[in-house]
Amino acid sequence: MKLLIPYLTIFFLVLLLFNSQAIAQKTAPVPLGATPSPQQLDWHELEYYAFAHFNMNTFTDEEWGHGTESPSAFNPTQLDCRQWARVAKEAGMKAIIVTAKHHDGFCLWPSKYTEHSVKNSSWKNGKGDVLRELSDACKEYGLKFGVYLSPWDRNHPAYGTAEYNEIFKKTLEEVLTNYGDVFEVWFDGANGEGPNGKKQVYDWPGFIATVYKYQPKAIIFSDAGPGCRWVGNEEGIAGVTNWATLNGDKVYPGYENYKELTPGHEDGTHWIPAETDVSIRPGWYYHQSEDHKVKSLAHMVNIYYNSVGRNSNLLLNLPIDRRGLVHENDVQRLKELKAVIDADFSTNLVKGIKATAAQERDPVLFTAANIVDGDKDTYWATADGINKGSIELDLGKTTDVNRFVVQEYIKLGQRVKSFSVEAFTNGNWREIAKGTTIGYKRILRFPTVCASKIRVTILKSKASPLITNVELYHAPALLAAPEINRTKEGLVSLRAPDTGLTLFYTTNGSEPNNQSKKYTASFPLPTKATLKVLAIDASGKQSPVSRVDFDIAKKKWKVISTQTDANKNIAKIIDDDPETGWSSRTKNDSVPFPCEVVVDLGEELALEGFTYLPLQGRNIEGTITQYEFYVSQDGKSWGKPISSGEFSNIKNNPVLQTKKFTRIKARYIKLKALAEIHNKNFASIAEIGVLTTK
Ligand code: FUL
Repeated sequence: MKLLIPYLTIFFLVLLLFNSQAIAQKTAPVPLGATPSPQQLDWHELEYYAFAHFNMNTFTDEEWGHGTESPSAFNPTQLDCRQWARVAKEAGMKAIIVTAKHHDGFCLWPSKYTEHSVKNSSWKNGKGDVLRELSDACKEYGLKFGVYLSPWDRNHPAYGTAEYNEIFKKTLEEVLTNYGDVFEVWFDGANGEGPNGKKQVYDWPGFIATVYKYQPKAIIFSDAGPGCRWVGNEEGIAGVTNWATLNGDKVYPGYENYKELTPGHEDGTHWIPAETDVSIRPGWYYHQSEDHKVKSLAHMVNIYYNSVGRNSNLLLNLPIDRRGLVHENDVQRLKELKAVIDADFSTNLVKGIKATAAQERDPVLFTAANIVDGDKDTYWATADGINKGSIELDLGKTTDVNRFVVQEYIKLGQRVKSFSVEAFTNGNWREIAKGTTIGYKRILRFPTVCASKIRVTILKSKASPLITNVELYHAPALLAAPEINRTKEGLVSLRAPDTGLTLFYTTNGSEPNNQSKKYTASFPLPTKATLKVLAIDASGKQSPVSRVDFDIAKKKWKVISTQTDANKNIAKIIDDDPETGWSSRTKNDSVPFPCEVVVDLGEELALEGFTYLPLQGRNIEGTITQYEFYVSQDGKSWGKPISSGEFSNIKNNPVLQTKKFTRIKARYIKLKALAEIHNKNFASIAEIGVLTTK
């Protein structure tokens, strides 16, 4: 027996060697299911680009035009497409897609096939061509150029007939043959009625064939692709699970089950990845009334991570203003977002580190080291039949990490169904993040962990997982201004824009710093006070200061009103929630106009003014333009108005209105609406308040 042992050992060693050679596969895995075309692969790499909504609606303050607008209304005063391109380039975007034709039918180029175009506008005496200027600017700045074209046309006399389909193809031909390369053609699924009340049966196969005839490399966007698909919402949020595959033959533009477009179809027959379209403001088109509504930096950062970080491209809309420029407020936000993206992904912590895996399809060709070599053509793979595996990343020393980036080698199909990320800290592995699908790119954010090693485990995959890239970062905490909120009861809560930040505040108007009061939980502040808040990260870096000038809390306030249907929401005008409010008219009832609201302040206060916040939103009805304001000791005798006049420019700029008057003591207040923005007989209010004094 003793003699046998060395022989047995040799036998097993040989067996092992033989086996591992048998497992090592030098050949690449076979593609799985639908795979991307070379154009789609290039498209994925664009990641982030601009939508530019600019057309007739810009000048009529609409979102959906009617097609009855006079072409002469289109008249930008300082159109500068080079500014759009410069802004997009500096924002880190790779392309611009412009609304060449929206639902109202107006064309931004002098089309032969309609009278509703720039050729009949006042702009440049009808000699202008926005597509020419933008395509030239894109070339100059090294950006790709794309076009949005709505098949729905509320202006064209032929709409609703077979002839219109031919006209639309001719329209496409003009756009696709005169302006150089078009990287993406965006087909809107909206299909309403034309000027004669008719609906159109679109010739989609014909439209798609026309695009490929003139721009064979273009990516065609629609609910059903075939190049890329709508993400299923306009909020800027791709699916946490997001397959780039879709049953392309079952989905069509205007698909009712559009919720399926968010996750895609796991075993979809076609490669039709999601594109996330969202506007930087509430509307797609420019409205001066939304100049103060540009999404916050924290919101924009979330949009970026929830789209680009979830296997989707981000198509971020910039509503071009009436001058023909990207508005200053939007430019500012784009710059801030770019700075955050640059900072978050500044140093890739896996550069030069060792990556190892127990399962390697081949120790040279498909080694784990491929995921940190920065080469998109190499990848780690397991042997056929092995649909899971782990890769360990040895960081060499304890390192702070809070971002994980992972990419599949999608050329051979999207495979991974779930994965987890663990950190090795204090001698133990612990899970720090997990995800479902990966696809072209997945980014996970998690609270900072100090680890010496990171382990990625593919838990479930449709076939041998193929990972081409992994990156790790330590993003600085997002130092955007903190959010402040106070309830009717006077309870203040503060929200930091990111984890790992400490909030400090003052209530006496002084500048906060790290010696000020630390915020731990909501606190009462029912009095008149100036609250200033600041966020500070672990390294001592500070956010901008947020400031709110509170007046007395509305805790004791009551609206005095009769119980009618129209008044059922009246308490919302003093609930300190700017998003809710009251309108003096409901479907079944309305308060006689001019109408008034009376509030009992619950105690006598020394007043020196009042505030009116109109309902927030676009084209809100009932926004008061002419008013009278009264005060009373007993709620019965009111005397003459203590303040009266107009809320100037409130239609375009529906921000908080403040009116001051000479100090007076009173317990009751009354706001009387005399006129509203559309000269209708009703009024609406989001919030009313008072300015008190000593
Ligand atoms: C929608 C359109 O109806 C909107 O006006 C906007 O253009 C958006 C991007 O697509 O379907």
